[in-house]
Amino acid sequence: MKNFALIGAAGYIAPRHMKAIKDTKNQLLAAYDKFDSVGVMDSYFPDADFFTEFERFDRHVEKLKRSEQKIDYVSICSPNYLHDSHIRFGLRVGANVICEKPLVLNPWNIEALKEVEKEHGTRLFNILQLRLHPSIIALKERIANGPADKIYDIDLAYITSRGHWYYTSWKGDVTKSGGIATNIGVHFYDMLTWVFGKVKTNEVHIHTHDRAAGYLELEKARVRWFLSINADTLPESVKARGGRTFRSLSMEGEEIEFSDGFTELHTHSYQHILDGNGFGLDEAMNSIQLVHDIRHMKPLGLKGNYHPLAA
Ligand code: NAD
Ligand code: HP7
Repeated sequence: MKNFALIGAAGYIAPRHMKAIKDTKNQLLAAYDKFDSVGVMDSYFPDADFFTEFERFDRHVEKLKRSEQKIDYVSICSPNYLHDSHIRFGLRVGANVICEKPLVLNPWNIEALKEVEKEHGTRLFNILQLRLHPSIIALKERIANGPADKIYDIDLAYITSRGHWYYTSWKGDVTKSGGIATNIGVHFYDMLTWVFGKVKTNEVHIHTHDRAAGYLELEKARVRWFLSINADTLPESVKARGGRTFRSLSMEGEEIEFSDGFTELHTHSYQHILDGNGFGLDEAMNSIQLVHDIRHMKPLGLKGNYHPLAA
């Protein structure tokens, strides 16, 4: 049984990490968050210690390090811009680290973390859960076994509606979240580059606070993509049934279903890591480079190969 500590315990995604720790038959010994609304811990680990001050959490983890109950893994569910600092803490106390996406905001942060990882001899893993989605695994196998010179035409729409709160929270602050392409798009950029290979051409057509659209040429695909958190951009058919989410990947006109089956992927991610696999710093590089580039590109407007939903 492995011992875990968790940073960012009061947030939206933390319970999925608590569940993953429990489902994989491990235990959470300590948790930290600046905000104290963490009653959800009782549903998973009522005996875990909880801290609202970093220094007390640090002291406790150091104490455990010198006891029989050393922390084996630190899980990180804090806002994106704090990840690298929290990762360094985890590695420094001699633990492996499991960190939420996006691992960091900029590619050079990855290089810096490689040094720290080497220094401490433990490992850092990134949650890249779409790589464990059965439909995406099947797609990757299909492409790998298909004709080597085929370039696939892909349309990808990823609409996950959010209310006004999103813009007030750290998620709406580009300096903290990286903006929507970094905070939400990172999932499908990682998935696309994992399946279809490296980026050859990258165009951004639109990039605002609530939507982004662009065109990517990858080694094996031409991708028109559209990303939005504004419910007004949902297709009429989805609006009519009261839906708030629309995830669609079509390849050469064929719909690849991947909208379901998201909720268990954190547990799969943990099991994958505990089994000696996991996705490390090198695996995070392609999508972190891409979101960094998209963040700094000047949108071209609706020209060229734009996604139909962008208009
Ligand atoms: P959230 O805002 O709901 O939770 C973040 C938590 O971090 C809050 O409880 C906040 O109090 C805490 N926090 C802020 N500053 C802190 C600090 N200095 N020290 C300790 N705690 C601090 O956000 P969330 O949606 O839970 O997102 C957390 C992370 O998980 C982000 O990196 C996000 O990108 C990622 N995420 C991933 C998925 C996924 O599908 N894999 C889904 C949602 C969020
Ligand atoms: N929701 C909340 O109540 N609070 C939140 O903070 C977020 C959502 P989905 P996930 O918005 O930051 C996705 O769209 O898939 C509500 C991204 N993950 O299924 O869980 C929401 O209003 C993630 O990387 O959200 O998370 C819905 O009612 C990104 O950080 C419900 O939860 C996160 O949005 C489910 O919402 C975000 C993926 O796209 C895989």
